[in-house]
Amino acid sequence: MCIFSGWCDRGYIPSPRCGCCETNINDRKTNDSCRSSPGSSRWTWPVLITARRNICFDEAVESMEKNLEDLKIVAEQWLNQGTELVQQIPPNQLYAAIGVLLFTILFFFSIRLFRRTKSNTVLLSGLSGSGKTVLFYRLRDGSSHQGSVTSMEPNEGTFVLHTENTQKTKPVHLVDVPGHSRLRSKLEEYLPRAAAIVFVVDALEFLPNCRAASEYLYDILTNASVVKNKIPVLLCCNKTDKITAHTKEFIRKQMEKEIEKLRVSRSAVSTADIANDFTLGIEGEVFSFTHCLNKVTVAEASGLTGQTEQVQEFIREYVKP
Ligand SMILES: Nc1nc2c(ncn2[C@@H]2O[C@H](COP(=O)(O)OP(=O)(O)O)[C@@H](O)[C@H]2O)c(=O)[nH]1
Ligand SMILES: [Mg+2]
Repeated sequence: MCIFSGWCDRGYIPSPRCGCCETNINDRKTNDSCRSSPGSSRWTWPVLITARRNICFDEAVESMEKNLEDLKIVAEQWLNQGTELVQQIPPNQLYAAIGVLLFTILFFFSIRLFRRTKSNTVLLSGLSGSGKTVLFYRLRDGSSHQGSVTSMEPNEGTFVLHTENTQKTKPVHLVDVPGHSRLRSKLEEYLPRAAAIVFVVDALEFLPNCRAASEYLYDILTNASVVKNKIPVLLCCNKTDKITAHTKEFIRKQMEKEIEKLRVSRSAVSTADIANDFTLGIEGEVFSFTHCLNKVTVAEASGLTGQTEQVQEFIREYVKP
């Protein structure tokens, strides 16, 4: 160990020191007690220290070279032992072992190559006027942007939810899909790459819209991509800031009843006429969202007042870094 490490840490080239207070010329400004000016006879070059420091450096180089030599000897010993061991193994076994090793490497390599990167697309769907656009802006930047006119094109953006830390979380690709019946085909374009769906329902004007909303949700729940990829759906009962809004339990039950009716009426029609990809629920049982292959959960929110915690929680569950 170097006994002069205190000096060595300061750098290899020495600086003049004050003869009276031992202050380094570079620290002179911080030491008020040293009034002597550099260049006067009081400032000396620490010759002795330089000499000692050279000795210390040489010692370190010498010990490093010795360690390297030792390491080389150990490595050579291991190599020899390894070669002897391989020579003892019968060639058949050796080839089999090499084959297994190569196969394992190839297997893991191909898994890495073909593994699909997880989608971060979350769809905001639901009838026109349910509050999707207000919710979109609320989640994006916390503003209460008013969605006054019916959007004709999907409103989309990739961002970190405004309440979250930018560095720690994965950005979400949020798509506000227009709810108008003539624009529904837009949703189908997005469904195959969706990680999750937020189905927004107007909890205030729920009853007049219950059938239309249930039909729309039925189409989503029987869509091939949704069933095959088991895309989770959040039934988001929006506008709960108003006291006349219906509760999420009421909305869930009413929609289950409406979907049950649809299930019966649609299965009575020839399957060739109506192109729903999959049948819903369990045969012989009254429909419940728990029968769906994908997870369907219910939440309350208000895009207008910013009560969106349950929606954010849902998004984060399915869009992970
Ligand atoms: N009370 C209340 N009204 C809302 C809420 N969210 C949206 N609205 C209103 O509902 C109407 C439709 O909203 P919008 O976001 O355009 O619906 P979209 O057609 O689904 O995109 C607008 O007049 C909004 O002000 C909410 O949380 N509470
Ligand atoms: Mg809109």
